[in-house]
Amino acid sequence: MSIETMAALLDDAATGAKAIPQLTLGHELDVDGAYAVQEALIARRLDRGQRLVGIKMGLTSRAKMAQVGVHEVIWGRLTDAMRVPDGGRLALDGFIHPRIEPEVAFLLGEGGIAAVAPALEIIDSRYADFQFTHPDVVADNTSGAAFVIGAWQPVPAGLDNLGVLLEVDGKVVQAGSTAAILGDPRRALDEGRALTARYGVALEPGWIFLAGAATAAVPLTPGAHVRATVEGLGTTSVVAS
Ligand code: 0L1
Ligand code: MG
Repeated sequence: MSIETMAALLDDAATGAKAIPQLTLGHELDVDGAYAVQEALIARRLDRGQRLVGIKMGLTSRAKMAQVGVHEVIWGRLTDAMRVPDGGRLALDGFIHPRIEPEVAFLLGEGGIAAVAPALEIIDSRYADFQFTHPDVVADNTSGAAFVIGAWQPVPAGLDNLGVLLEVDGKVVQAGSTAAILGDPRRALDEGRALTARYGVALEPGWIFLAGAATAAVPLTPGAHVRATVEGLGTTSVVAS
């Protein structure tokens, strides 16, 4: 199956909210091929008028790796259509089996990190039963589905051990620390630069960079009011409908 055909399958699965079997069950696909599928998948969205606004890192914490059984740091692309306003509503009928996780976001400047914010990422594997291999999840834009960014803050002196809470309907469902993100979310940026460069992508000033989740993801269900708090950076929230 060609790169383009695999990208079309994933694109249709996402737009139709209908899971597909893992690509690697019936086809040869290595990690380089998977990044080519991801690029072709996003190119289809850009052709439909979406804009590339940044990069997301995936599986930057042990909790996340253990949750899905893939033990490699991966990266995906963010488009403007994936962004949900802080405090906004997200209709879940466009997703297959969405999960949500608390993250740290960077706004990239000319010389590095211009600002930092609490963030939420909504992930939604396009594969049946949320099961995939490393190449599968890379091809599927690392399960990226939507994201929410809180108010941008000046970069604090230390980012390596800030408490992180994920609340659903006012109850804490996950608690962690930014230390879970590769020891320090700034390390995720270094890693992101290096990993994307391998595929000819340079991180650009003005882009959003999602550094990764500080805890495992939780299922997102209609009616849930979800809030992420990162110590010293404030909160961000979304309501699922
Ligand atoms: O953002 C993430 O860490 C997701 C990476 C892909 C694995 C998953 O779907 O949880
Ligand atoms: Mg994530």
